Amino acid sequence: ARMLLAEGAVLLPGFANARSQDLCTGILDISRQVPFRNMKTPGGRPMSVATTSCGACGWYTDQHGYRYVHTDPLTGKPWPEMPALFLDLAREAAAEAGYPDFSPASCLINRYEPGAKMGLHQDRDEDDLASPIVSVSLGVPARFAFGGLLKTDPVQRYDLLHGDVVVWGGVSRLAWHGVSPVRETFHPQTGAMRYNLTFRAINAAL
Ligand code: MD3
Ligand code: FE
Repeated sequence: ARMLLAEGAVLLPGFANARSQDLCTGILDISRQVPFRNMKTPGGRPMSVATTSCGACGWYTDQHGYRYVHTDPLTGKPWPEMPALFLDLAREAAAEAGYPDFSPASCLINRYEPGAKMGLHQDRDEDDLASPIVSVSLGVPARFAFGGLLKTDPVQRYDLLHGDVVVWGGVSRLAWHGVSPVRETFHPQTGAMRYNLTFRAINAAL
């Protein structure tokens, strides 16, 4: 099934379901190489969401700002290679949404423990706004809010469930969005956690 959440935002409900157990195993495997950490925003506040990355570039934030980097500043090592399982899923979802040539260089892995949230923001560190972002939700559900091109535009809310994939292209690529505090509940594949994978094509000068 394919649902339009907003102009350019295509929801593929349960698209990752058949592969979800292997995706969760892949996340644990990556996190053994590059541990989840609560990065600090440029303002110095630790994020409630813990993150790690795989692929050629990883998203990073500290007192020097938001950016993509080839090596993990914490370990000095390159990010782990993007598993074929991850890349295939992202490319299939993008194709299903009308982007047959999607080639992500980065997969950001967000981990939400109960109470973790993400404030309203835009994703614009990629310098590639023609390519979509593909997001995959795993584990406990989250209430997601997305608005328009202005921070003050009204928001719609939607529950992102285990296995849901959303392709954010077109005008939705720059939509403001955020995640409400994750409630304390249980999922057999992730325990109390919610994971979100975001696949991104990067054009930033690294
Ligand atoms: C809409 N992650 O990592 S996924 C992020 O659930 C992020 O972890 C959220 O926002 C999460 O930047 C939301 C859905 C999502 C991802 C990227 C988008 C929606 C988006 C980019 C543009 C517009
Ligand atoms: Fe985002």
